[in-house]
Amino acid sequence: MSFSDNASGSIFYETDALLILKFNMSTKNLSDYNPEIVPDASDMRFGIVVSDWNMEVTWSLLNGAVKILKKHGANDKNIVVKHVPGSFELTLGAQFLAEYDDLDAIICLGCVIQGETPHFTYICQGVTQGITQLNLEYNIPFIFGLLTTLDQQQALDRAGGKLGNKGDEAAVTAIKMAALQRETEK
Ligand code: DLZ
Repeated sequence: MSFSDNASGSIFYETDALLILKFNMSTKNLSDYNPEIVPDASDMRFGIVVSDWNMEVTWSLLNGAVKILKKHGANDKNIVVKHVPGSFELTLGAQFLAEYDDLDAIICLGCVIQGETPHFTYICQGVTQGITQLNLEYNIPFIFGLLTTLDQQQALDRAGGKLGNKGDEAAVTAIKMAALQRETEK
């Protein structure tokens, strides 16, 4: 059953809408999504900035993101990966990529685990504000692939563990937002 026409003229079906709802509301598994409603990424170029702090977690996010981009057609040579020391550096790393390369979307991957001091809060706030600002200043999407967890186990659960992979979710979001950018600029 047809749901409604959207601004771009394509038609949403009720089943798609339910799946979108399920994906958006899901806290159970970050890797759950409907591949049929993800645009083709074969002519897209992506940047990934990954923080090496908590690398057992973040490199899993990276693997997940690259796997999903390639699954939807992205070519290896069109996926540029850069490492930064910690999540606080994600914003500047992403800005460097935006300035020096011609990319359709930039995925920021990191993991901040709460410690005994308020450091966690400051890093999370800094990255959140930084990425939000980049999204508003550049005409490409910057994707927030940052895990902010209370402990290491919560992070591992979301980096390819029992709750899926935040990197997968970030990659799907990057493809969808890059496609939206193209769709709306016409
Ligand atoms: C310093 C620090 C701490 C305590 N914890 C984390 C963390 O959990 N995750 C993360 O990505 N980075 C952490 N960092 C490093 C900061 O992001 C940043 O690299 C340093 O403060 C720069 O000196």
